[in-house]
Amino acid sequence: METTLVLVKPDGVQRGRIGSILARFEAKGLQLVGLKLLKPEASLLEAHYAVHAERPFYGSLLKFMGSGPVVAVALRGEGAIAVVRNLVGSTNGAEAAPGTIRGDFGMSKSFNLIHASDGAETAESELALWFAEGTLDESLDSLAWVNDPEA
Ligand code: FUP
Repeated sequence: METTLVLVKPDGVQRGRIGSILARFEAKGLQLVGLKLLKPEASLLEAHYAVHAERPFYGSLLKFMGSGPVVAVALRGEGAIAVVRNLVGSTNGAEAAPGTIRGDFGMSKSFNLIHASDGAETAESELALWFAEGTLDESLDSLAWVNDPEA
């Protein structure tokens, strides 16, 4: 089992896409184990995007991410990190495959609706940042019908 972090970015919240984005993860069979709406502090965004600190788009990325409320989501499932990344699609919405969240809902590389952890270490550190209080420990019964226990 893996747990991964998703953020619905300010454009996704402002455009009323919270429900349709979360619906895709629920429909896939991932379990919500953390969920909150917040206006993130600059210090949280700086820690979250520290890896991009030297990139030319860093300043505008922080400004955008701090410009309105975001939804932080923790999702659990078998192979959840890669499963979620595949559902999210590639960075630029204009090029992301149809059927993915970015491919279906957006056309921009920066206003791309959603963030998802890109690996096990990132998921762990990002969950610690956004869900310092921890995530839900209980499994929903429905998870037993998502993955074949014999496989
Ligand atoms: P991704 O893993 O697809 O979310 O994308 P990256 O880790 O490469 O980039 C992180 C965020 O930086 C993207 F979600 C959007 C932003 N970004 C830009 O604003 N401009 C760029 O040229 C590249 C990324």
